[in-house]
Amino acid sequence: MTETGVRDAQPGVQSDVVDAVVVGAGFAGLYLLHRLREAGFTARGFEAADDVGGTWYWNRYPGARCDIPTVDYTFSFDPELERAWTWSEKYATQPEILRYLQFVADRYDLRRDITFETRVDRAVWDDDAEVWQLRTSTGEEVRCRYYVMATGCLSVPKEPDIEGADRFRGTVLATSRWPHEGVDLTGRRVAVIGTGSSGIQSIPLIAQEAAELTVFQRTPNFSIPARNGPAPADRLERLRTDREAYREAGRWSGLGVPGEKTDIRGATAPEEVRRERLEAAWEAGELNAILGVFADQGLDPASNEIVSEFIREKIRSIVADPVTAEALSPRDHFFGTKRPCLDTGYYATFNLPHVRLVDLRRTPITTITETGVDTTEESFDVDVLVYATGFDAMTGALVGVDVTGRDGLTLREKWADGPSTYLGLMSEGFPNFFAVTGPGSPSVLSNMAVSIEQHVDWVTDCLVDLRDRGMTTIEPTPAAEAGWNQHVADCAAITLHPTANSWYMGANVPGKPRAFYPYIGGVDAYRAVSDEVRERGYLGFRLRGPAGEQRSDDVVRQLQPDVLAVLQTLEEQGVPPLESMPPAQLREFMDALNAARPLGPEVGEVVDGTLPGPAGPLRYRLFRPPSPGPHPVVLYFHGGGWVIGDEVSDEPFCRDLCVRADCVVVSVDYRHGPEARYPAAVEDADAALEWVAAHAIELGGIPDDLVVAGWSAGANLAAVVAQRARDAGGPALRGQLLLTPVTDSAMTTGSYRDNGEGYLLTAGLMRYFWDAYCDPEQRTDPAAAPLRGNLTDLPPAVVVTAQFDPLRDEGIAYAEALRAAGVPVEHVAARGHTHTSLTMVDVVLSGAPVREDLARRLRALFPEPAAV
Ligand code: N01
Repeated sequence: MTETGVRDAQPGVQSDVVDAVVVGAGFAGLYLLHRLREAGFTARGFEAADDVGGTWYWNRYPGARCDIPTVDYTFSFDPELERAWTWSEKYATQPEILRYLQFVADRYDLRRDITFETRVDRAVWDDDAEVWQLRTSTGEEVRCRYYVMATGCLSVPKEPDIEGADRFRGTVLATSRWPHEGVDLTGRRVAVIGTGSSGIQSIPLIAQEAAELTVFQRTPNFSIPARNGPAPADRLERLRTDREAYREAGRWSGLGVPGEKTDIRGATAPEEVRRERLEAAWEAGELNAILGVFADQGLDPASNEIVSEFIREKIRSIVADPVTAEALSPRDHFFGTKRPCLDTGYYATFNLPHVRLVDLRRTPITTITETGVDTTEESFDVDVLVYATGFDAMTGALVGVDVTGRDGLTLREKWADGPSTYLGLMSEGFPNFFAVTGPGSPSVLSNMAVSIEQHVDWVTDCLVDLRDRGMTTIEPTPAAEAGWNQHVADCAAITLHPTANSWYMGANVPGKPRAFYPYIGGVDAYRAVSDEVRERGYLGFRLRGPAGEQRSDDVVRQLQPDVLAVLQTLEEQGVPPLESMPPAQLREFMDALNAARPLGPEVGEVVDGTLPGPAGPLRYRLFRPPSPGPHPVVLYFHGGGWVIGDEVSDEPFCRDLCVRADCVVVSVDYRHGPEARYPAAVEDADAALEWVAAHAIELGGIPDDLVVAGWSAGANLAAVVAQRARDAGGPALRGQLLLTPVTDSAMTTGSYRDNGEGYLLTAGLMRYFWDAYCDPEQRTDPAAAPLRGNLTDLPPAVVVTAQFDPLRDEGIAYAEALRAAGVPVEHVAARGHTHTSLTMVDVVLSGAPVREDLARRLRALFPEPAAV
């Protein structure tokens, strides 16, 4: 043991090597030092400031407070600590939070391991010795096995990128580096540039002192009143009755703050429900509330606009001058896609006679001068210039250190096109290097206190596991990291975030790669993933050490996030296996499920009718696009395993296809098993094709511009009728669109094995369908298993397969066999999708780009319309 009661460094490690170096002494660094010490590791901390506090050390501008209720924005690892500290306000001020962090440092005696006023400037990985070689700003060389950056996400201020910034001769201040002794602004003419959280918090207080205040605003931000006051009684009560349950609720929530999740959608909720929820969120004064008014406000522009317009309406009701009110009203980004703010009297400040807003969108700054600010319209003389212009967020501090990993690769080089991490914690090529709340983790989209504790716990547990297993290095595998980056991007892609020029997107720093930096899947989903990675023996990592080597290239999340969410919801609802229901019950169940789904986009016209079938009339529903006709015609056969469904069961998909491909879509019913077995459905499909081809003009179609299409068993019928039409010498088809088709009856492919369970369409359900549809001896007929038919001289095909579909491989096999037979084939492989997810229009948003792609390819099957 050392003098400080810490166990000696790990066995086999050179004595001058410390187990871990922690950079930063804010929330993250302090807790990490505590946990490492508790776990028996030797650790040293380095901190640029002269004391602990991190972001709360530097950001001392007037009005600086947290914007998460402080009872939640606090450490939860030690009940005694919680008992020993009481927050005085709903949103504590910077001085109080700083005092808290100093209290924590004292309580656990953390300062003794921290070297203050010292930066780590350089870090080089020595692969032979398996140590990081660090150099500090004071010239000290330190060797450590594990190197952890706990440097915060918003710690590197953005350089002032304004012409003439160095010319100003008055007082220059930055919110992020406010003088410790404070600044007396009484009687002075002050300019503030920037209206993010820092500007919005400080402007009302600066206005109280300044003789004149001019606010230079480039982008108006959404802000709601914080309604600061005593700590919220309901939260305190929940903490008092069951502290641990309350903390667990925060840990397993979307934002890291206990709260209710809603499934109310903005676009469809009745007006009075909308209003009530919006007013309640406005009154609550919590980001949690205003970000969660509607389930879809972060995804659906129409829903988002309801929240946005509500806030704009409030701005108009507060700000007396309509021109100023309009200038303060955000219209260039969706609510929530830039970090919304909490304020105390922000909008009302602009009613004061000595406060003026300058709208830089209308009159941009041309230069900073010796005496103030020039815009295209006016010169402003001021005594004090305050920059509230933000940070090089999330990656600034990490690439700010010269970090060189294995084979001489630097982090800056590796991240030149955007950050690449596994779980936001580590990056391949940089063994034993961790970032607390790094890019690719929930971090800035969450209550940082909760996310920091989770990361620190994960890192410490990981180091303990490595020690216990005789391992000394850990590093993600390239496949796992690429998979995680993809998942992070997939999560963002379905939201409105990528549309904004926000610092989440790196857009605030000129030249910074545009990407969505944090993980938006939620604190709860993220915790589940990182727990799973650990429970599965460090999935996606390569571990090495005296005990040997272990490597897993698995990707922890491959399903599209919204597909996973649907599957989880069904599981939570306890939906029984579909194959356990008799057909009548299954049909009823599916009808009930379908009744609750969104209908799909508006089309020009919907027409119901019947056409003659061999055993009686067949119902159809026709969808006409809004554009003037005539249009190409798609004859569509619904999915449902030849057992369930009808001409309206795929309505959302048909509407979507109609609008995207600008085609008439005729969805036709056919007879189902087990009541009408094979080949009844095929005969009906033949009849439908004959009739639609013969009646194209009456249907508003272009004669001869006809395609057959279908989904699943319906795609099986489409493929079959395409073969039979060829054999019968007509009708002529321009093509076939086969969405996750059944093409064979063998049920022995790899995808049956890999995807046979857990993705709604199971191997068992397919067996059930085949049994209901077709006798075993008939299942090799080409009219049942088109893969076994003659594939020459067929019309061009668009084949769509889904990665997590038992039918995936037979779809691929059909595409390949068609191609081998000389048929032009377009194959669309839907990554992260299941058999059923692509047709879930407006529910599984990640399906939209796939449907756009297939619609484009479908459209290309038809001749270009003649130029008018
Ligand atoms: O920085 P910001 P911040 N000319 O980037 C403008 C957290 N935080 O320090 O949007 C003119 O949000 C810029 O304009 P635009 C919180 O997560 C939390 O305020 O780029 N203007 C914008 O208006 C927050 O989101 C608290 O067009 C220029 C502003 O400067 C994050 O920190 C308190 C400009 C920068 O806003 C960052 O907030 C404070 C230029 N050249 C911060 N360059 C809490 O409450 C930039 N701007 C806990």
